[in-house]
Amino acid sequence: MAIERTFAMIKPDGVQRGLIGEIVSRFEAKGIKIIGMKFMNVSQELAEKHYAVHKERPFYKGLVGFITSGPVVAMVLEGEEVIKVARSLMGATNPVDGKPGEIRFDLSSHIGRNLIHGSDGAETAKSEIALWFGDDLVDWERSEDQWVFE
Ligand code: D4T
Repeated sequence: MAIERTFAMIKPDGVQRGLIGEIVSRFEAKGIKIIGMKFMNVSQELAEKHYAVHKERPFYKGLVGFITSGPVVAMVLEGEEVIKVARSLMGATNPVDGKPGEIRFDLSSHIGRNLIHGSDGAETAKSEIALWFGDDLVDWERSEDQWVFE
């Protein structure tokens, strides 16, 4: 069993639209464990570091402006192959390319307002968790784990 950690963030559109509970409940219902959660404003510096990989892309400036435009919910999620599983729950980057059941398809309509971010691989997950949370994670026993994992 490969228990992994990943970073996820409900973007300002998800917060402004009152979708925090809806989105978090999809991770909880799947059996994913939350080990970090912060409601926060994103500084220009953090936004630029987070999206550094997109620096040369035409949408970079808009992306940084968007992510700093209002509060976000930053999370660290833990679970079996959670990097892949969380991305599947989120769905296609462009909501119009997704499928019913995916968070982005069900709840959003435009690539620039796609509600949520999730790390796209093991290295990214590690560096994004370090960037957003450092060591500030919660080590806790979840009573339902015996019913989620064999
Ligand atoms: P994130 O990083 O938000 O989880 O999205 P993805 O991993 O699914 O997709 P990405 O890195 O390719 O894009 C990052 C972010 O940029 C927005 N975006 C993307 C945009 O506004 N216009 C575009 O043309 C693309 C490709 C959406 C997600």
